[in-house]
Amino acid sequence: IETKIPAQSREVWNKHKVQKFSTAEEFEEKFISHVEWTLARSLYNCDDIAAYQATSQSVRDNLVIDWNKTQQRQTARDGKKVYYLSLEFLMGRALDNALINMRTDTSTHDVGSTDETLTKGNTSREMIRNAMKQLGFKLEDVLEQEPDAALGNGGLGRLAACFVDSLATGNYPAWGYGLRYQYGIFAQKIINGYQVETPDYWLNFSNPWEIDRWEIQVPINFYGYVDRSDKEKTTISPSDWIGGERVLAVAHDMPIPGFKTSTVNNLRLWSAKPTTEFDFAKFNNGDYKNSVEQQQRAESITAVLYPNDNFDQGKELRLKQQYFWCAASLHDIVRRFKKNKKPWSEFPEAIAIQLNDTHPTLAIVELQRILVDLEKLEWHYSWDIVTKTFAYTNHTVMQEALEKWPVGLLGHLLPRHLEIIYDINWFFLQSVEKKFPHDVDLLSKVSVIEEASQERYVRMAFLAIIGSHKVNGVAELHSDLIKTTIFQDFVKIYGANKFTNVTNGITPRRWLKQANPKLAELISETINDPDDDYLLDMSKLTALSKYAEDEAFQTKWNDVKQFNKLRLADLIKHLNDGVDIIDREHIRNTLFDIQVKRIHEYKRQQLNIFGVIHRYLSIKELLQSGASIEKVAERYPRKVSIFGGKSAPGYYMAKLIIKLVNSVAEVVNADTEIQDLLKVFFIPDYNVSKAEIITPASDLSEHISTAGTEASGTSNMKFVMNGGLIIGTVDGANVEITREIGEDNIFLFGNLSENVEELRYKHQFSNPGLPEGLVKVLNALESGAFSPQNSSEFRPLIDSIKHQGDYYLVSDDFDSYIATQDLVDQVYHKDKKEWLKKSILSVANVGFFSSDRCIEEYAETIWNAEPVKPE
Ligand code: NBG
Repeated sequence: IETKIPAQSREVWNKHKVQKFSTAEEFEEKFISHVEWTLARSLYNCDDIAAYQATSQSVRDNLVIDWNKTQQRQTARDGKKVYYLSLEFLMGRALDNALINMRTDTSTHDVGSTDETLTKGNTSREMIRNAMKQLGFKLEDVLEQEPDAALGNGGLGRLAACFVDSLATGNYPAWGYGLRYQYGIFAQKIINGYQVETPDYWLNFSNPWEIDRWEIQVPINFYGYVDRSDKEKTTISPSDWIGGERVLAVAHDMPIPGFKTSTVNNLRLWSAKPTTEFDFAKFNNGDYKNSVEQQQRAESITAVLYPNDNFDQGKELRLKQQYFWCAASLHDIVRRFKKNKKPWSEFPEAIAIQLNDTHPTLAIVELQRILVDLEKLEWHYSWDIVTKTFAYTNHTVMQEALEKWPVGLLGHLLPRHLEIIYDINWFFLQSVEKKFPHDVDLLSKVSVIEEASQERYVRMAFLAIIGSHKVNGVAELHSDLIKTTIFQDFVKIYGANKFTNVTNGITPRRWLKQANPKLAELISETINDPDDDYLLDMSKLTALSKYAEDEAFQTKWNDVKQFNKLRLADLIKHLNDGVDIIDREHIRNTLFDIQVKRIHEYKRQQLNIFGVIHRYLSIKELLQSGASIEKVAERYPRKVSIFGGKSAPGYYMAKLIIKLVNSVAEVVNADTEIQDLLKVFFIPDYNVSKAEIITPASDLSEHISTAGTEASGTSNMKFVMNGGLIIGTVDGANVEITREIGEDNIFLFGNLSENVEELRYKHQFSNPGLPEGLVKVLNALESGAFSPQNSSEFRPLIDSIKHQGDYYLVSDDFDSYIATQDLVDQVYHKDKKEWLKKSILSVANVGFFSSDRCIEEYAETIWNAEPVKPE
């Protein structure tokens, strides 16, 4: 590797080589020097926030040493590099995760070999905890100071975060590329039962987890025109795009430590800054103030994350974000490639780029533009390189989530790119015409340009398919569905081999070890794995199976669950202004039923809350008929129904569902007649760090989407990994979860995806007889039982079922849902041993859902990439 430093100076550098801390003592020294030097504070004014900052800076110093080495090693070994382009990285907190993952290599330290070194098993977190105590701090309180890096909406963004963890852990030379939003997903407040969005200014305090790379700046152009004064030239020959607006993309790097490896990968996030060049000609009328203001507008590009999950809003600023990020990332990738002076034909052997959904599809167009316009390569030669480089992951089949951009808007913002898109489409349609002559219908169906309505649109998913060598879905059912529905014509054209499945996964470091330290401890002790190697090889968990019916073990297992339920009860009390709604004395016999995820009609939180209302009404009916509370408790034993999740700010129905949950909670929790048989709580501002407390506490979690709508789901995997059972539909990854853990260990219900179309069709004609139980629920809603001030408040929810075709099939699945909930009660309350057995067997067989497996599959079947292991 090249360096500017003359050979004779190397000695000096090596003599003063920076070193990682590896003992508590060394950490303390670092900590104090950061308090003094980095924070300019002291013993006399070091609070928890300062302690968090100093700890993070110290840990970061260790990571940066490994980051540098990793980057040097990966460059030197020259293996294939993987770039994961995602508009969302829902990282959550970094410090605790770093404490779990990071290592020091003893080879360069003599200090090793005591119990306090970081090299042994999981001692780093413990060592720091002790050191913090010595310094006068409690680790847990310090960890709490960190704001979540909430640069994502839901599953798609969290998946990207799990992936970068697994990429580093698997020693893959891989970078993530995303945007550094100043405001992440909004913070949710619940005021009078309604969601209110408030800004998430997570960068309020300086962020110790990012390294600003002010020297890495990429100029990005927008608008303008294509200069075609040279009439000889066609749109597929090198063309000049004269940009009209220019901003700078500046890099910010987050170190991503692998678990039990010194590999530290990079997550590069771009922020937009005004250019320093000043267009004097344009501003020579002397309007200095306005011109500065216009420049400042640049920063708005990376100001805020669009808060929509599974929904395409089509705003110009969003398209600007997408191009800004794609162009900056591509130029960074190409710049690094060119340093090697390899021929362009080797680009696809050197680089794999994975597109997380269609958001980065413009990267395909941008690479073609770089090759044709800037590098002056021939069109088809370039296109061959492009398609070999990219692969595309689809995350949804729902129409409202499929991105399309008005041709006019795209052409205005990116005139040269629109030309390139037209040409890509033209050559593609030519090849289709060749294969299927005279099939005009097919041509219009697969064209990148949708011409159906007044306005013409660019279909981004089609462009992504055409520009990629592989397309994958995220669970088996979903990957089959994309082949038979939205992309069926492309299967006809390209053959089925272009389409594949990679079932999602989650990182067990965060979602088991970090979120559930008690369970992790019990596991490592039970399977005799003191170094937590099972977190790298989850098949080791199968060793738990033999204890599934062991009573002593079941008791320990249950104790862990109770501990976690108490932890969640504390959180709920805190969020409920100190009012405890959960009866701690009976917590062991209170079923924690949890549904936390984005609020969406297809995820059917409305079905869940209707079920809760049904239960409440049934309890009341029994009591009114004279049954004693004990008798009622036999039929409807203790349960807490917990909800959480954000609605898109403009999503009326989802917001109404939130309000309904809160209104039901208000009535039910205040009803002394039913005592503690039923409680309902909506956890405000659900996010990654709350999920780490919520997930381990579930007895039951709900994954109850209309069959065929949830591409995969990933929280289902998290709950199972924490010993919670699932009530769910035959949808997304629930199908494979069932296969892995056994159908005895999951509560499935509802219609199958192959019947959905027909059921929907039937709804159009008749107002089908709604199930009796559902009618009771809707009547109660209509009567204003949960909205005494305004009895029509929940009218739209009723109408959607009764009069608008019940698109999400709530009425079709209602009875089966209620019956299955009854079964859940039976097992939980009448046969605790059976329940615990199911719980243990679930964890024993959850290994498949580690994101490490998932990344291996991508590496082998899509990227053809190999790990680069540290020596
Ligand atoms: C979401 C799906 C989830 C899936 C995640 C991650 C989008 C567009 N899709 O089911 O709804 O688990 O992607 O793959 O956000």
